[in-house]
Amino acid sequence: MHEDPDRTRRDESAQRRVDEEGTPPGVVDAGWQDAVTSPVADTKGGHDIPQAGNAGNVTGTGQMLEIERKPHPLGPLEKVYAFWMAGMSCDGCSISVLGATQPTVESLLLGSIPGVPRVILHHPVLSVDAGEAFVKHFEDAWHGKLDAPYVIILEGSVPDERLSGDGWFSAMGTGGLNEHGAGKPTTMNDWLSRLAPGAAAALAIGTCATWGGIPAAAGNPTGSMSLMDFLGKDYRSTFGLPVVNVPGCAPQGDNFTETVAAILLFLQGIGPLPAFDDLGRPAWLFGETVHRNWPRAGYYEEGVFADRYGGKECLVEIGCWGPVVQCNITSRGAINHVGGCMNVGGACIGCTMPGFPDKFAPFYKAPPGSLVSGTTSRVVGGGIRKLRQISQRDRNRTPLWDKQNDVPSGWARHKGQPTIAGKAAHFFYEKLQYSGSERPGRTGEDERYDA
Ligand code: FSX
Repeated sequence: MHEDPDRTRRDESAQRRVDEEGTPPGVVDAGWQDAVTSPVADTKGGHDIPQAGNAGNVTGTGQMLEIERKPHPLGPLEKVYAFWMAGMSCDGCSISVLGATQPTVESLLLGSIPGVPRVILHHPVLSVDAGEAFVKHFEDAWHGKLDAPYVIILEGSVPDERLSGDGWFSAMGTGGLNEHGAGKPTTMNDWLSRLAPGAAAALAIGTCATWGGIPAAAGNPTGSMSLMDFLGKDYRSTFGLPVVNVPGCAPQGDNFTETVAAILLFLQGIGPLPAFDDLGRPAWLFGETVHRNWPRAGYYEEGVFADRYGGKECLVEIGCWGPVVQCNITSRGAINHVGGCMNVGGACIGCTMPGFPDKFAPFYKAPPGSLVSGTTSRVVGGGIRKLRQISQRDRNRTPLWDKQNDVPSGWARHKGQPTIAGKAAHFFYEKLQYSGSERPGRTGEDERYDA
């Protein structure tokens, strides 16, 4: 079997550290996938969860959430706490979300969306609290001192702190998980181990948090991984949800706020659990490819491709992966329905996909698959384009101009008359067009008249 040298190196390093320091709290020896204490899977006595079979959730897997149906014990909720944490990230996810417009972050914080509980956000950059006062809210959540449920949100990937030697990769506050941590930074691994089990929902935003992303690219000296990798496949929130993933590097902000609003309506007991695909992506947002909703897709269909940046045609041959990438940026835009990679001429490099970035590298080189699909499109689409041009030329003439065999336009391009072949094509085209139906105008026996 092929051995991943990076993985081997990380495992050896982790083992060395465990040998020297003992197993870190909350970590079991089986490996980093199990690096949290068992999440709270017992939801008995909990929320009334619609199940896959009758509420349309967790599509694709066919798996039922094994949760006992009980009356909603918490709703109606007046508020929900949101604890935003940042792992190995560039903070682009925060910036994206702040630009969201439907709904806005402000409307979530104000509780101004009917039926959606108010969100009390604790964010490392946006919160007014700082230092100990800021961290105390997180500790209150851990100790169960909050007066409402909480959700956790992670941007950035989760590093494997067992590789960080005497330092740390990503931390917030001090104290660690237990008495051994006094004075030491509390790592993101520690916080996630503390807060994930008691969270009503765990949301990963951005490709780093959802799949590993750039920090987990080939080499990966920090052992970075996604939230799902860190919590393991058996993780369930207290409401029975696996990790919810809203990818993108950076993600589209509305994709996140809309998902949050939908989940809050669910937690409120008003809405059904939104549909997620088998990787925990909101199915209604990531079910289509970039290409399907892109205005330039028509060029692909007719086999016409840009051969340089700035070209107005399909970008596949200059490295666009849009035909296989699940993302809605072309229909939704970047902010307020404006912008977005391909909409402004950029080739899609697959940033929403689990294989990003390695499986889409080198960027801006035509995907190998496009050799087959592009050539096919050129041959078939090229013929279709020609036929369409014939129809288009004819549809650019009024019936009167046809009769007069002239176009009364002073613009030179309209002076050209149909060729014999064009007239023949037009004749047969109309035969087909009106077969089984009437032509416009007085063409029936009873209504025909002579001027
Ligand atoms: Fe990652 Fe977020 Fe890419 Fe950045 O913080 S998804 S590097 S654009 O934005 O984590």
